[in-house]
Amino acid sequence: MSELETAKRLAWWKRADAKKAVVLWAIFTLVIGYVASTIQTRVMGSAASENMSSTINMIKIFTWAASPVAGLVAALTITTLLGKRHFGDNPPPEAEHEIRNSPKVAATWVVVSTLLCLFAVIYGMVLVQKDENNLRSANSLNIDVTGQQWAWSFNYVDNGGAQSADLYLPVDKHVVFHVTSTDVMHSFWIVQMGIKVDANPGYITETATTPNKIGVYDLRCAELCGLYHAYMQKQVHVVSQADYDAWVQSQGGKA
Ligand SMILES: [Cu+2]
Repeated sequence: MSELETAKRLAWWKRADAKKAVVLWAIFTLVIGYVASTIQTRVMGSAASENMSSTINMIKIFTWAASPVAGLVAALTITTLLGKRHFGDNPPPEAEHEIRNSPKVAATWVVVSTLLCLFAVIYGMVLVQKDENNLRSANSLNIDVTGQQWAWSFNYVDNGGAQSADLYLPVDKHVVFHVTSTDVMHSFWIVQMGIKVDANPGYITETATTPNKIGVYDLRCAELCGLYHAYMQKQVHVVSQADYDAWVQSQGGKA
């Protein structure tokens, strides 16, 4: 009896290559889940708003939901490559493609994929609704944001039209940004506050957040908009309400 025939008599989970694949699956799932969720969330810096905290949460949950799938693909690839069982164009009968012919495997795959997709869609819709509600908050500070090649400008409409090139925000105050562009498409992105919206010429788009930590954060353009797109970045200064009022007055606005 050939080695392959002996192997086929055992239940699949008792076979050496299946055991190897399961162990690799567990290892890859843990490594991919940990590395992907940690790196993605760390490079953006710590959260400076509730939006960002929930975005980081979502990234972690989605990454951990996807890592068993990525881990399985990686484990099967490595096991197959190391198995060195290539039969060429004329495989012996016992080398049938068991996975492809197995209704059980196919059914499991369809059910798992469907559940994962439903989870992503429902979770996403709940978050979109939350963002939508976040736009309509009483007592917000309104700021007009204009993108152009390759700079941002801010008009503090509630503060007597004070203007600036860097963004200043009072801490713990709900802010609604009304965003547009004078030339091409840009995208207004405050990295550590987890908000991003396209800036389109001729339209006003809106996004909102409540900065909850005093500090200096990054504003970037997130839409490739020409030669100096990469330099279209500014600082966001989150300061106390008193400092904000003083700053607005120094710009000729009214607090
Ligand atoms: Cu841009």
